[in-house]
Amino acid sequence: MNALFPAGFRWGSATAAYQIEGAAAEDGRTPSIWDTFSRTPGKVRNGDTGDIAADHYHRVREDVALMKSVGLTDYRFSLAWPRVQPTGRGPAGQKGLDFYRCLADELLEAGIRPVATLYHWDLPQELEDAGGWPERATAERFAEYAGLAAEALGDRIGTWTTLNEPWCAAFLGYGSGVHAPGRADDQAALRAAHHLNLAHGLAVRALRDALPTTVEVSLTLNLHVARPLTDTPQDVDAARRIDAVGNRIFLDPVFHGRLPADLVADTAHLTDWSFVRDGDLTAISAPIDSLGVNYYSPALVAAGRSESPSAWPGAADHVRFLPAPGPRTAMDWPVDASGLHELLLRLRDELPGVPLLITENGAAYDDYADPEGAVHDPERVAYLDAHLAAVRRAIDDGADVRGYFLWSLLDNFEWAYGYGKRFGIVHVDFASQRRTPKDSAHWYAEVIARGGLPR
Ligand code: IFM
Repeated sequence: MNALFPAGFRWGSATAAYQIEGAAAEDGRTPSIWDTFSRTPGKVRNGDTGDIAADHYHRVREDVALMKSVGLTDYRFSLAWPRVQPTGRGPAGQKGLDFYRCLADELLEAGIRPVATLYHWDLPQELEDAGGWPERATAERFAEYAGLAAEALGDRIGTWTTLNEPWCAAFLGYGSGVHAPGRADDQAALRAAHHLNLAHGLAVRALRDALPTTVEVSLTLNLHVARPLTDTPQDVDAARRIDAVGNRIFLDPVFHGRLPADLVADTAHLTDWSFVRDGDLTAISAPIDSLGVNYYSPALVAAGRSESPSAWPGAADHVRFLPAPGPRTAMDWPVDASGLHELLLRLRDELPGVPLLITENGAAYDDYADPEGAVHDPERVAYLDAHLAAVRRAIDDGADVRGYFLWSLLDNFEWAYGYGKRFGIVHVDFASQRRTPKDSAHWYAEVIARGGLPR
């Protein structure tokens, strides 16, 4: 295997606003659904909230210096909608925009390309109160926000991603309810998925209108690698159902301007999909410049039933998830880099001509700073090494992968798990906000300097 990556490969790391920024009530930011959800007893472990998080809002210089010391070429972050456009409608919040202007300027000065995601789950609470993603109006509001952010920041930011992981926003937020806003309603979840697709399509148009043609416009999906336990028709059908409501519900509208027929059939008892209006699929399939892929682990599935409420409408009554053998991360997710290789070859075959970016990949482990102040995280290094090797193999096999963004730069607020799960390559002591690069940060710095893996 060729351990070096192609020249110009983008070496990045990723974060998201609510997970690191803190300053939840500063400079005009209004509450998002995650502020509300995390304050609802029993929703987030330990009662943790993103009020302070990694205090990145006040530590931008220090954090960009850390990125520079690792040698990142690109940094992927998200804009907090309730900071940029408080309450989700009307004029921009100038102080919120100033924060992102300052972040982008610091990055550019450090020689790091800013990669902005417009939506990483922090819907302004006022828009949820008006119905949230199950309502079409939320997609229209999102397009306005996208245009306003692009007008203000387009001179500094060259890569724009509309949504991060709309599957989680729709199906964890409105299906199983383990994420904000915590609703458990299959039909609402399917409506949310469509309106997130529509929000993406309308935002692509708004971004294109506001930005120079050289700017890259993208979408990030967490695509599922669902492997059937056996090759019986029942188990194979279980995997197909997960693929329909986990992957093709986004891929087909965005890249082919159609709804998957099998998904419509699988969900016929829940909805007639009449919320999809004439012209929606054309808007959703506006061409984009790259696809962001988030991958952590594959799933093993068989015929059966899943627990209710579930994140898998149309599939839950026919599918059970099984524990895959082998090592696991602190999230209890299996470590299996072959799933990433498999996924990239699938995208190579199904989406020829679409450049790919791995916009998230990484692992949580129970890290701690030892008495000498070092953080040894050999399991994370092994995880990253195996997954980067899988990306390199996929490139050798013809997948057009242009970059890799490690999740995450900093330990952060891991949603319903609170601060208990550490994904960072930089350890954060949340009491003092002291940052300590872990061994994995030093390892990643060497990989970037070398332009590939140590083989
Ligand atoms: O922390 C999250 C991130 O916000 C979205 N993708 C998965 C990560 C790990 O769970």
